[in-house]
Amino acid sequence: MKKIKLLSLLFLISLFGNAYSADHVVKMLNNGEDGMFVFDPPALKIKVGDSVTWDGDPFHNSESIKRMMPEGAKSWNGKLTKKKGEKSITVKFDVEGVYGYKCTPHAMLGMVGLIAVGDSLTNLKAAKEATQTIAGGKARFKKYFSVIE
Ligand SMILES: [Cu+2]
Repeated sequence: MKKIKLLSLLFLISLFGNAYSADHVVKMLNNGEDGMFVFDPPALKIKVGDSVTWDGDPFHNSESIKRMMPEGAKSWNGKLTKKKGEKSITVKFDVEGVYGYKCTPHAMLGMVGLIAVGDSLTNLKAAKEATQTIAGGKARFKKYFSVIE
């Protein structure tokens, strides 16, 4: 009987786990696999309704790249922080598609990231093309796109 109770409890937990959206954390690393100033993970696949929180020190931020977002999506720009009582930027993703973002002061050094929301990546081609205009981020974006496709 105990076993059945435990099993049904686990079943309920799994149900709730699916019903509620997840919050993913993207860290900022001074040094990573791809060199200096990287987001980790740099390419992320999430579900519609999930959110992402960036975690890092206040020398960095997360800013959406205008031409690398699906139509109807809201842009964002917020700081990262590790200070007590302060919160790093969190973005909730309700529109399916591909999102490119950057750390504004370090985009030139390739500090960029990619988020794929849902399975319908309707703006994939446009987002890929837009990377050609991002100095410094081109090479890393190429790699990151291969992760989400
Ligand atoms: Cu930065």
